[in-house]
Amino acid sequence: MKYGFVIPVYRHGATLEAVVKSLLAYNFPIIVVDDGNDEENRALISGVAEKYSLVTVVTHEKNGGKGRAMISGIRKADEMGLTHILQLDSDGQHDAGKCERFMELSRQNPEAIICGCPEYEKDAPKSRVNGRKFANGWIHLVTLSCDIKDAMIGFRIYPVAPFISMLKHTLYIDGRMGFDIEVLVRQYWRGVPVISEPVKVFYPADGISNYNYFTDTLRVSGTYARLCLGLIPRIPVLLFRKIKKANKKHE
Ligand SMILES: Nc1nc2c(ncn2[C@@H]2O[C@H](COP(=O)(O)OP(=O)(O)OP(=O)(O)O)[C@@H](O)[C@H]2O)c(=O)[nH]1
Ligand SMILES: [Mg+2]
Repeated sequence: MKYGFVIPVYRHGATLEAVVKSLLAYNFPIIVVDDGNDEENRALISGVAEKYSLVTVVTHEKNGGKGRAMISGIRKADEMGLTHILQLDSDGQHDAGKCERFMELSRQNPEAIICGCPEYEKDAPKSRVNGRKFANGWIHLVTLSCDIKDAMIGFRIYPVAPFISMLKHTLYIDGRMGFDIEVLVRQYWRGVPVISEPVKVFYPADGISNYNYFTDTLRVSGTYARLCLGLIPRIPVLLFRKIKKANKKHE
């Protein structure tokens, strides 16, 4: 198993170095995707890449959204021969101290996605916390299960091969904020197990968020609508899998 990190970056050049530093001890490749940043952020990203030889930068000339940035990062990981990647945000919101535990779970379950489940501190905006509860209710509906505890967090380990295969077989995936939700559900539908593990999420007072409450919430709603439609033909398979799992438990 060959691990690496993928970090999408948009307007978070200033916090990238601290995130990269927190990962150096693993000695794994760190793929940073510069998602059409301005000159100031681009210079910060190049500075980090020059300083740390583990860092490889993939550049998008124009901002394409977090999802498209992640797709480029995963394709790069595949090219580099990595079998698993740990995705995390560049704004330092995720507790990188959890990487070790996530990798341990991944080594024990190499075929599974190890997906973060956010533990909020008091600084988290109420609207985000409540919005998530609502969004995760939909996840249980479109997967007909409670296996996925949170589908929005960008802290997770993906096995690379099933991700690339899912991309090949999917006509359309939201390239922006619906992405994390959609790729998780689509891989779950294809039989990739999802293991949830808590991770602390911080909201520093001076943090920059790219999340636009209006356009991104609209996009996320569109993603859920598409997933609901996608669920219909998959209901028999998901129910069959559920029954099989329940029978196995009783054996
Ligand atoms: N939103 C957004 N993020 C991008 C984009 N391209 C790359 N990213 C990165 O994706 C990660 C998540 O973006 P954030 O703006 O922190 O969004 P978020 O964490 O879902 O939202 P908050 O909880 O409000 O911080 C960060 O590492 C961004 O730098 C983009 O076009 N839009
Ligand atoms: Mg953030």
